[in-house]
Amino acid sequence: MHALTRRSVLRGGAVALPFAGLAACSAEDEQPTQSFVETDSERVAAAEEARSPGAIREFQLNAVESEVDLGGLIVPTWSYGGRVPGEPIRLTKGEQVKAVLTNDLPEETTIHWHGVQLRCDADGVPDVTQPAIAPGEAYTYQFTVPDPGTYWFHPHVGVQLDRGLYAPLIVEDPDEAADWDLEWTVVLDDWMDGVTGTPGDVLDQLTSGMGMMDHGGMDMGLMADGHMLMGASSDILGPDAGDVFYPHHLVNGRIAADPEVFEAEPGARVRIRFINAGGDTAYRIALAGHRMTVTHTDGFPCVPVEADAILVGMGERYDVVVTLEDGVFALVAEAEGKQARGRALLRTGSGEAPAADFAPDELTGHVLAYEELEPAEEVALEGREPDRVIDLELTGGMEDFDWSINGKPHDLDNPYAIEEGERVRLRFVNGEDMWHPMHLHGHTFALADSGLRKDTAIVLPGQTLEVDFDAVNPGRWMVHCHNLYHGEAGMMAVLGYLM
Ligand SMILES: [Cu+2]
Repeated sequence: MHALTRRSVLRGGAVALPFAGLAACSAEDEQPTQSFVETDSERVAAAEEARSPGAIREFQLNAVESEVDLGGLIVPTWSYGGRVPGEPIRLTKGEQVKAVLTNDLPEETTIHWHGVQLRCDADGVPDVTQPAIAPGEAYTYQFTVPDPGTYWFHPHVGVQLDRGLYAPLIVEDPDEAADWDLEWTVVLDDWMDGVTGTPGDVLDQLTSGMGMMDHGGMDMGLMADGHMLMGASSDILGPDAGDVFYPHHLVNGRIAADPEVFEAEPGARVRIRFINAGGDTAYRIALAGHRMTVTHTDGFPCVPVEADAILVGMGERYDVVVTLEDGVFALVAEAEGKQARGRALLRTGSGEAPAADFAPDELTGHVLAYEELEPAEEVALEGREPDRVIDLELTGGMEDFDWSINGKPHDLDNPYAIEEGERVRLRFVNGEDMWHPMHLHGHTFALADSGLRKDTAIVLPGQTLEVDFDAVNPGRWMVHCHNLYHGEAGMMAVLGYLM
């Protein structure tokens, strides 16, 4: 393991972070001296010890460059073990993941364990919680998974997530009263890698300032220009639902023309765990001929609610339960605003599969909104006024692709201070006409209005969204947009626990 003994001290507006080695010495913006908890400190170890780490479960992960078959479409990409999605990790709450990642990619990488309230030094953020793993090197992540639910993992380096580097992490609860017969994990992903270019090409075009006109309100319809998409409007997400053109939308690593088929008996109850691993696409999901009962948001249980369709932003997860009808049904993931779809099939009887572009009526039925959801009683945060409120204005825009938080791109060297034991409120203030799925590492917050537990929440155009969490997991934690390209352009900040 790496050794972090140096205290990071905020001096003159700059903090020396481990590994970063780039304490910018700006004399402006004087702030009081603040010291933040180191990610491999005693405080972090004590928080892990308090989780009563259980049995160690070992997993070997190999990040590789190879060809992958996406259902008759063979593409060169990067993945875990040569498959997309990677093999799921499944274990029981309270157990420890011990995952050895071997990096056979031509670039540095890391793994971030999305949504898990884990020890900070296993969080996988380069230069904040660990040094990036060099090509040819291996790295061991070991951490306890305290909460059951649907999680996933992916790199936290550059735009690697928009290749095939992602997989589910499912944490089971032995005490859960299971009222379903079967489980189906469904991972959604927008795909361009090895077809129209690479994620790096996309980022280059988005940040080049070339070709991006102000398309808000111009109503010119949907237009693609290279990797860029204009006019992707949504009645829910606003005039700009996404900016990247993807030739395919994958459901469990397969294109719509050759979908995965899930087979079951009619009448069976199936728990479906949806994970949006996309880079720039929200998915509106519906199962033809069925209503879904939503039971979990981002791993945590909610009061069950029925819906025809759910809208899942990048990084979000929903669990639903459905009772299966008799026949062949399309599970469709519509790329919100992009006029494109991915799908899988669910077969319980005989019959013809619908055409690849079939759009079930449920997509335009009742789409679940956050306002309808409440946390299950056992996961509701206790009522408490916030001790600290942090305003995070979502700044920047499409024209210069200069996304940032409070006007500061990639502001990783100046953590927003929080104190262990506090109830912290984050106020995401969005004054622009772009939506953002905002993700907090290491904690599951509660929407201030309803108490709904989530770790990634859509902030709509013009909206101010308040979320609360208890500061019980010391360390340095990213808060960032899970639109991969917004995050990489700079919409990232860090919360730091004070020493
Ligand atoms: Cu964003």
